[in-house]
Amino acid sequence: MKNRYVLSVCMATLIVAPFWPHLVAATSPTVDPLPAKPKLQTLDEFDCIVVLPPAGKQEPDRFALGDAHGFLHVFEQRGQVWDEVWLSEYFESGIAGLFLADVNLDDLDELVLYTEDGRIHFLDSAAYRLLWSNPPGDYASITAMALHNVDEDEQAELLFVADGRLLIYDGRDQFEEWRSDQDNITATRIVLGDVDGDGAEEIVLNDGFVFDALYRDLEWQSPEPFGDRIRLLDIDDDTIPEIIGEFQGRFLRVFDVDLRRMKAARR
Ligand SMILES: [Ca+2]
Ligand SMILES: [Ca+2]
Ligand SMILES: [Ca+2]
Ligand SMILES: [Ca+2]
Repeated sequence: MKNRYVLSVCMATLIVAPFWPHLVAATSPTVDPLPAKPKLQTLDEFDCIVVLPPAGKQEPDRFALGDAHGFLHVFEQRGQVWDEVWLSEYFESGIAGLFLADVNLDDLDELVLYTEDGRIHFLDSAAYRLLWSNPPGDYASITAMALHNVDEDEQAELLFVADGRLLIYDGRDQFEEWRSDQDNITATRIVLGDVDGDGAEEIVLNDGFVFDALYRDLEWQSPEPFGDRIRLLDIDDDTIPEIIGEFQGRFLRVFDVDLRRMKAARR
């Protein structure tokens, strides 16, 4: 008899439990305001996370995360938490970079990812279907990538360092537009900007190479690397951005590309 009572209580709890918060909210005279939504911007700093726009007006916020095991995940916001709603096929090596861009100029953004072992994949950002992959064996490894329009056509190109060379790849028609003669490039970061003030953009690699973005001449090879992570900002009021480089996750150095030198410690 007692066992049957315990069983009934357990069953009732199981049935009611999913509605419990609503029951509490409905009967509670005062409801605490919900805490602010968790901020995604803090995660956006990672190279393998991109925030996706909601799929529709009433749809939840989303983000995609590429992991070191070779899988892409999509998460959606459920109140205060995030829930995995989609998991990719296995991409065969660690995902090393993830972007959201319209690389094929069809007015829809693609998810672009690259793996440590030299594969590039495009997926549509709504249903996450695989749209295109580069042939296996094209590159043994890719160490850095950036998406930027560096030529006359409208779409952004894929700029990446593969097997020691900087490559510029057309994302719409998927072919190699250019590869550097230099085959000793070890960059893990790529940024773009007019870092010498001549009105044209440069491709800056964190291991010290600076190429003209349009004509692809090597403009400077710094004798020392710029940093593990690099950013551009004009901090000396000469209208030319400096390269600010971070080493070991903390130490900063500043480089003037127009003067071809690291900024001195004192004036
Ligand atoms: Ca597109
Ligand atoms: Ca272009
Ligand atoms: Ca320039
Ligand atoms: Ca400056």
